[in-house]
Amino acid sequence: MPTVHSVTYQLLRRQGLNVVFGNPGSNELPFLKDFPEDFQYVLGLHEGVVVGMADGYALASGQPVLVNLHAAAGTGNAMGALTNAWYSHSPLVLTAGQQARSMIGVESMLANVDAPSLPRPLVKWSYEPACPEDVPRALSQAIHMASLPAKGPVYVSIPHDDWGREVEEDATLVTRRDVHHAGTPSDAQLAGLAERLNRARNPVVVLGPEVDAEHANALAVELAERLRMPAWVAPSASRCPFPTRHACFRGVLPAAIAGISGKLEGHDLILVIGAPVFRYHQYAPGRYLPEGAELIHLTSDVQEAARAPMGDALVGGLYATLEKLLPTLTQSERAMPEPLPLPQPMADEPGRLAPESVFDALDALAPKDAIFVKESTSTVTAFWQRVEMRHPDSYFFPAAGGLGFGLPAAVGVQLARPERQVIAVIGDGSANYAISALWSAAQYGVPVVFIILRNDTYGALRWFSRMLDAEDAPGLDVPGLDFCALARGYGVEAVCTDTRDAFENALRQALNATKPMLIEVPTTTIEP
Ligand code: TZD
Ligand code: CA
Repeated sequence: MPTVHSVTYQLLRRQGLNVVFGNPGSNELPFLKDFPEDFQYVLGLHEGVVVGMADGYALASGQPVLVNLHAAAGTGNAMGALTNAWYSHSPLVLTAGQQARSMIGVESMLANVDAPSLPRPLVKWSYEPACPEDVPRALSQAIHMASLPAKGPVYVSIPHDDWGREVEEDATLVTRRDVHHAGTPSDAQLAGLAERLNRARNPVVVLGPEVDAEHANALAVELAERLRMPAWVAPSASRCPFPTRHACFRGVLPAAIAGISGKLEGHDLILVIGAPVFRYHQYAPGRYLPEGAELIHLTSDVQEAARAPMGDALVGGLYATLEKLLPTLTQSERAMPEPLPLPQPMADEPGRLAPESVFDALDALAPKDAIFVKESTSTVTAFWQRVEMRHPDSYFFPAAGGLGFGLPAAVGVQLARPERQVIAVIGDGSANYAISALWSAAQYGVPVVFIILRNDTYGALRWFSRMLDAEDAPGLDVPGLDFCALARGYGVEAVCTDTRDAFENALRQALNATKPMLIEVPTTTIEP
């Protein structure tokens, strides 16, 4: 007879979830025993690292990924990382071990009496099967729930005495299911959209992370060229949906209400594709839209569509929608936008590089299809200006701003995409939230180039403290950190460089290495 254990591994294999990111405890051991040889277990030393690695893997592969956490304490440690996974629509199938069924009610050690409540509201679906026989079906539901649009994390709590239980042959039916989804706006809705776009006098397009997630980047370029539209990236960008040296490219919109309407002034139609409307951050109240502008929003996420405070929305798959829409759009006679000027080189201080110099060096030396995982909050604008990104899946930034994403996500992205070089650009503040990801990189030989920008401060908070009139706030500096020592402690070779030449040499060496390397760079503090 099949068991919960054997049917579950059949299911995972059939659905392509052969890589398990985890941190184990006693509750999880019956799941992990007899671990099949065609599966890979990737150990993270903290659950924030486990979820961060899985998140990177899921985002870069577009596929659901299995995470195995330890009960309540493990799930709790994972919650910060889940904020990012939720907002990046990352299809994570989180599982956690539970005490033996008969030991839950008495609240034994490691029992979670209300396991499904714990990860809410950061999961699409959360469940503890009512009986052992339901575990494989529940996991199948979890995988499909995570993968259907809008994608997102799900959670299943599994008592550890379930794994050895025998199940009926019919329980294996779930291992052979495919669940497909197709959806675009109706022909009439698309015709209405085309009519409004063709009629617009001065339209603009704002592109979000879902364009990149669906690999609709080239269609976005065609759309911008067809209507001769400037193309902005939606605020708080977590991915790069548009080639950054294209003539239509305008940069990333500021994350403030007044800032956005200021930048979009003069446009009569704003088309937002694959982003929430909008992911604001700084509080700068104002009008949502410039005078005389209409907004149309294309998204695959009903929640995003419903919660926007202005504009009309059409819900559907972005790639399919753009494919159907493009042939119905008339080639505009307007002039092409002028390409943005390239920024000037920046002078370095003795012993400290300008972050701009680091980025210029990266732009010059990194492979053109490198993947950047970025988590240094004060250098976002400079990075987008100076580092060319032209391919899909070139950029990942924490989607909810939850720090501790960058280091582990870089490891996960590199595991999912061994053919492209991953470069992690991480602030000296951010690096500490998930520093033990370096251990996983070293142990599994994942050749990420880690660059730590050490300005000895929470740079973005310095900036915020001026905006919020709170410059005297304590706790904004992080002096005394030695990332080379930390990296070596976790098994990663590291070097500190404080001149442009030394940085370039170290970077060349790291790019040629077949193992992870860390470069610590003392930098000046700039504004986001
Ligand atoms: N904790 C977590 C988990 N996420 C956060 N976003 C913060 C705290 C608050 N925070 C920011 O929003 S930016 C920032 C913090 C602490 C500073 C990050 O410093 P850094 O980068 O050194 O990584 P910069 O370039 O110096 O800003
Ligand atoms: Ca910093």
